[in-house]
Amino acid sequence: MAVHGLLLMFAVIAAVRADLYAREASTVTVDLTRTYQAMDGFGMSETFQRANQIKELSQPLQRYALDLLFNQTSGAGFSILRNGIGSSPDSSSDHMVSIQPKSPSGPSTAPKYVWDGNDNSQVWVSTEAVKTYGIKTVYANAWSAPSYMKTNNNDANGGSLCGVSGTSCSSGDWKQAYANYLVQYITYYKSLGVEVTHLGFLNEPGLTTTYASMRSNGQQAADFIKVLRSTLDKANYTEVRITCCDAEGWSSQQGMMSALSGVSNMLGTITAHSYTSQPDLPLNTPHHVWQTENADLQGPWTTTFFSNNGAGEGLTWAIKIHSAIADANASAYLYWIGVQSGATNSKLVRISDDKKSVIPSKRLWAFANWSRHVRPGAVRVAASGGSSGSRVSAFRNLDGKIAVQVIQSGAATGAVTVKIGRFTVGAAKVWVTDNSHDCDELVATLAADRSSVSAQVPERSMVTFVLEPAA
Ligand SMILES: *[C@@H]1O[C@H](CO)[C@@H](O)[C@H](O)[C@H]1NC(C)=O
Ligand SMILES: *[C@@H]1O[C@H](CO)[C@@H](O)[C@H](O)[C@H]1NC(C)=O
Ligand SMILES: *[C@@H]1O[C@H](CO)[C@@H](O)[C@H](O)[C@H]1NC(C)=O
Ligand SMILES: CC(=O)N[C@H]1CO[C@H](CO)[C@@H](O)[C@@H]1O
Repeated sequence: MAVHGLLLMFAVIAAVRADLYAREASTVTVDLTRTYQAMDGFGMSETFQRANQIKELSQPLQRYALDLLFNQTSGAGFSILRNGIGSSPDSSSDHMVSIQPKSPSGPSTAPKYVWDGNDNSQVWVSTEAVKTYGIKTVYANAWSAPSYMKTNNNDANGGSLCGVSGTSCSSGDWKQAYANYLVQYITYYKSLGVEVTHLGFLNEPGLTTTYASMRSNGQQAADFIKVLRSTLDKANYTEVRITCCDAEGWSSQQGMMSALSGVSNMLGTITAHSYTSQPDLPLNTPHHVWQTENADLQGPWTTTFFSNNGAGEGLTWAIKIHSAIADANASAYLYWIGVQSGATNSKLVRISDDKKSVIPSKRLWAFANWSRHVRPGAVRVAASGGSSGSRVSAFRNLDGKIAVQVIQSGAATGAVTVKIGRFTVGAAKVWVTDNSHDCDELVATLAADRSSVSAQVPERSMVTFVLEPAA
């Protein structure tokens, strides 16, 4: 303790001295009476056989990797897991195998499901997430229907689901068979104790790719949602939320919204990715909106928090998450892959080439700073102020704790005071992440009248204030 405290003091003094030229005291004001969206959480996926890579690690490394993702005290504390529902005929390469690899003779003949109980180790990751770490939100998402249900008779290379508007297939209308297939998938998980809470039937439906992909416009998605909702309800999955449509960018998702308005009451959650356009404005919907996939796909493996605002840096991701939540009303933010091998930033945590170590990036810690303290059910509240170059946000958690994020993307450093209207602070903790800190506690100074808390916020950092109400 003493040594740690001493180190911390030196760190704070060093940060203050290095930046004397840019010192700036500021106040962040939080108004609990002005509320915005409720939060569902933060997450990632281990789809396309990435879960196998974790499963193949030594037992201690498996545990370390899972802790980095889901542990609320030693890792990111992710609260949402996105799984891939397979459509491929086999498990070669990184394919996600279908639960019905061979066609039954037609859409209305008895299905021929095959379940290996493993699902490319996604069953194992899901079971760990749910049973060991208490994750309550599991999003199962299909990239495509199996080949024989589609216009192009291939689960890859685009094509559409037979039976939706604008299609005509000699094999018939497969909408009901696809809905049954998706319900069967979540039933396999349910039988193993994993409740799928969110179900998606499309991924990037505006794109044709050489891997699993299926095209859909908004009208075609609406056609299928009608069938899927009634199929879920008949199977007593009334609580399972249908998501749509995981479009590849925020504006392509907005482009599908008007055609979905007729099935709005059947929809649960609107989902969109950030590859072709970033979340900058709210989508036009009364539903919760999730940013379900984003990553720096090509950039070389980066572990730094700040160097030059590079695409893989932690600060860059802290700001992206801020913008999706504060500017675009998102209730969840998911990275693409959690843990994986290879030399790009497409994941948050890297498995070394010799598979003997597991290395977190500062992107993971940027997520941690949101995910640990902004828990499912937290409501965003108004926050304003802060020094030049800073971005601020605040949330009231279900347990009454207030989490306030100050992202200092500029070079200013100095005391930040957080003041919450009509709130008496019982206790406060302050955490900093920057180039040299991962989850380090900062000294929090409570005002004598317990109306505010102050701490020194360094440049190029993310600092989270967590304030407990007085009893
Ligand atoms: C999370 O990490 C903490 C600290 O390392 C550990 O004590 C705890 O057992 C972990 N929690 C779970 C659910 O594994
Ligand atoms: C759904 O629940 C009702 C009422 O509990 C029950 O009678 C019915 O058998 C259930 N249906 C299915 C498909 O599980
Ligand atoms: C933000 O999302 C909520 C649902 O989570 C919705 O009720 C609200 O209207 C949205 N706000 C804006 C400005 O779109
Ligand atoms: C502000 C905040 O919560 N910072 C956290 C950022 O992530 C690191 C790593 O977990 C944590 O140590 C910090 O507490």
